[in-house]
Amino acid sequence: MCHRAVNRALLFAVLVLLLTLTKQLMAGTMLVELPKGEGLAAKYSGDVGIEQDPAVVFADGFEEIEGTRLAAVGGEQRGNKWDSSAGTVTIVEEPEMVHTGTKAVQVTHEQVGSHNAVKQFKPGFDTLHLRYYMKYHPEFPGCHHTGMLILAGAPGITLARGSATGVVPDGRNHFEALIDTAPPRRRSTTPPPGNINIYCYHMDQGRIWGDLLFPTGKVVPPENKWLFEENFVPRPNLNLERGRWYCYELMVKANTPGERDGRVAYWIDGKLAGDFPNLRFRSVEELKPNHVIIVAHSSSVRPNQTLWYDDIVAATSYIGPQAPADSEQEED
Ligand SMILES: [Ca+2]
Repeated sequence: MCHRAVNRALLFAVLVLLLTLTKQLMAGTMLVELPKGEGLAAKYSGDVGIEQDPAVVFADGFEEIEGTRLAAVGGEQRGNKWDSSAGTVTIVEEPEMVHTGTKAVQVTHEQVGSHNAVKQFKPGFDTLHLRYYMKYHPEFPGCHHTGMLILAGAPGITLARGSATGVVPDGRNHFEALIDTAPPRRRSTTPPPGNINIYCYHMDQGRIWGDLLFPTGKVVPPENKWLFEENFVPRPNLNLERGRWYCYELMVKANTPGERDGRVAYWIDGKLAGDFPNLRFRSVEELKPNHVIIVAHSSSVRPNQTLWYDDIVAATSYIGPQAPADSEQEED
């Protein structure tokens, strides 16, 4: 009996040791460090020629487009690089509405619903970066969704409700991440546009709608906080100023099927502002990030619900903020 008790105690001690070692090993599995500051865009002043970079798969500063709004089907409009558009995405030329060059796009919510522009890639990429400049109207009151989205959609899957929206990812159908802002609730002390979060559809989300992932580690709904227990680095909430341009960059890295190594990160003006590792997006290799989408969706209409987009670039590696245009450098 005594021997058996000792053996049991030894076995228990070995098990505890093994468990501790495994945990330490896992904690020691350092994430790949993400880039920051200058990226590939630093080589192309004012983004001129950036579409030639081997990592770049899409670039649009809206300089070549003709007309006053994006057409519903892009191919019918000269200079339109987008596959489709819904709602009203207007071309503007007023200098205060343009980031660089002479044109940008504007979204104004005059009725409840979605305004978007969609660019699709076939077959897609395991890791996709999306950099864009966006500015809110100085009096922007907040909005249900604003920003840009990377979507991985199987054939036929779009943003439509019942297709991707409100459908839990099953590993084969879709996943997506949007740099969004949580519009301030009534009696909230958070001013508009609201705190940045990633609106994310992934295989472990807590409801039919995507999770809201905040850089602090807060998750809505809260059941999914466990996702970030390993390696998560909390960062402060950001509520950006209205009436000025910011450089946003979103990265979506699809997981290896069967593993929990998917990752979403975003940068503001070249500074890493949120990083969500350990995500599960897909169970098949074929499902890859294959759309970039301008997203603005309102569920109520209020004055000044207007925002502008410009200098959009998608690439398979870190893009970084735009290098100043040559003419600006000469003026210095
Ligand atoms: Ca432009």
